[in-house]
Amino acid sequence: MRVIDSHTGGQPTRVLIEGGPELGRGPLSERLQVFAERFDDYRRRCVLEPKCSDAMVGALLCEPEHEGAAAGVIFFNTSGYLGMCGHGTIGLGATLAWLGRMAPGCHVLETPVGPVALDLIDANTVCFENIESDCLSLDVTLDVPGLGPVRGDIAWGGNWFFLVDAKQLGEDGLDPSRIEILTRKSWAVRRALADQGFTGREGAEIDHIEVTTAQAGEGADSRNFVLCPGGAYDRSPCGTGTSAKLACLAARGQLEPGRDWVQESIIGSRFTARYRPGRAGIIPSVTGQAHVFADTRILTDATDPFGLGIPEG
Ligand code: PYC
Repeated sequence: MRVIDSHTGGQPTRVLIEGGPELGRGPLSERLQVFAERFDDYRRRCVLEPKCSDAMVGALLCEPEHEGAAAGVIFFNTSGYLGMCGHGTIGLGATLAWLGRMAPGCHVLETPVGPVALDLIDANTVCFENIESDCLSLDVTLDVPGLGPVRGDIAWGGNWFFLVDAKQLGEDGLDPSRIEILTRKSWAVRRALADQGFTGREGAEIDHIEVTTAQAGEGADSRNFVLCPGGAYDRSPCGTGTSAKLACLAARGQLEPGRDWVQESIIGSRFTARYRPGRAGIIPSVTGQAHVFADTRILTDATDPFGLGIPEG
């Protein structure tokens, strides 16, 4: 398998460009099912340790279903598959530019949750217009063992998020020195959501926890810490999480359409986002930068005891 690695504000993306599974030419949502049911070994070989790290998001580059679209993509990580990935979309744009397969300008990218508009501004800078995002519930209170009552919002930005102010977790701001503690507290929140029956629409699991604070660096509106489904934290400000955040701000009347929102990650990297009204929610656009750093071949060795990853203990 040939993969191109990049990072978007510190968060890595591995684009599988050759040697991936053959999933047919149907809708990307159907191809994701085929990938998960019949070809999960490719995901494992691509992103699990010892060949890779917990933070990595993989992106299988596919032929698009519809004429006129630039490409299709299925995002995956160490624990499974993602409907959409914002930092990964920015990484994919930079990767296709680096390969000479995408020219600056506007393109359509097909994802399992719908088409996304991708504007390649320069070799490293991508603005993508996400799928419609919305806030499902504001001010939900759950009881988190060890933390007590925790209030937050449930929102969709291409993935399901529970958004919670850092103060609700007893944190005064979001400092990188607190990453381990934030990870532990966010896991407790995620577990409590599942145990207490909180879900997204149609019973979807809320598998991303986004902790936010208004205490951010100069020029930023907010800083966040996002716990991803596999347990790693997002080094970038999380494109789908930023979309979910904008949906909640819009639902509260705290951000007008067209106004820039600068979202900072726990490590200080930034996305600039804004939205326009959608049918029932908002259509966010998110701009960020990615850098390509490796062009690699992943080898398959049938005798390698850890070729499909290290089994969970
Ligand atoms: O940027 O949307 C994102 C994302 C989701 C999980 C990791 N990054």
